[in-house]
Amino acid sequence: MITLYSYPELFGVADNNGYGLKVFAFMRLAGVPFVHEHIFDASAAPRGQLPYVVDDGETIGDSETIIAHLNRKYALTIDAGLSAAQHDRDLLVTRMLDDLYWVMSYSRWKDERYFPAFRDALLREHPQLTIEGLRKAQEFNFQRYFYAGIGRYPPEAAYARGLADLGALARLVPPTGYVQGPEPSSIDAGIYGFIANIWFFDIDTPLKRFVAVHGNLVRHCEEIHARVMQPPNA
Ligand SMILES: N[C@@H](CCC(=O)N[C@@H](CS)C(=O)NCC(=O)O)C(=O)O
Repeated sequence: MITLYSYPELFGVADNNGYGLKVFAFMRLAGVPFVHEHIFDASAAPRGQLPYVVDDGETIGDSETIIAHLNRKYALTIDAGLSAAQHDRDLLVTRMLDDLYWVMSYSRWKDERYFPAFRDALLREHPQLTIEGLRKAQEFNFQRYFYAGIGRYPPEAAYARGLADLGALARLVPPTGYVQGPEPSSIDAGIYGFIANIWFFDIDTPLKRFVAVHGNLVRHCEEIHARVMQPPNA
């Protein structure tokens, strides 16, 4: 039995963090049965970061490592037909999504125009959270942003990075089908993980405004969402 430990839902998305949502979507798309445990405390995770899985007693952290483990151990077919060049493209997009992660996170916690909407959604949907706890999380994130570099950027410069990332995705995602062909592969799960965390959030950031005017990104996100939110065997 596989258990996925990741952050809780928000705005109808199964994890309010792109990395956990990527693994959730990957497992649903690949047909891997699992139990989903939503947690806020990452202290038990490998390297203190979510998501992680426990697979028959083996603990594996890091979304890419988890996907590689599942592909190998269960001989999954979702990425089986990919060429070496397609695997390289997966890696490049995955690394670019790491950049988008910081901008998305910055928009929620650091930009005072959007933090109140994010905070209020968390408090509304997860009443066990407190304003004080969220203030602490915010301070922790401010430190992460500072050391990652993005915390030293004014908002326009931070969003310019995220919008450049989204621009590349808007040129990559086709009007129909998926990035590597007619069926989704793991990179579609990765893209969904981050775009769904922008698109379905009722927070009108520059990132969301960009997605809204790119029909291919909205179509891709909503199609994957419909597939992964369906209970298995439905
Ligand atoms: N490379 C990791 C990154 C995961 C990650 O950045 N997780 C963050 C999401 S906010 C986290 O758990 N942060 C808590 C911390 O760093 O203390 C992956 O792909 O899973």
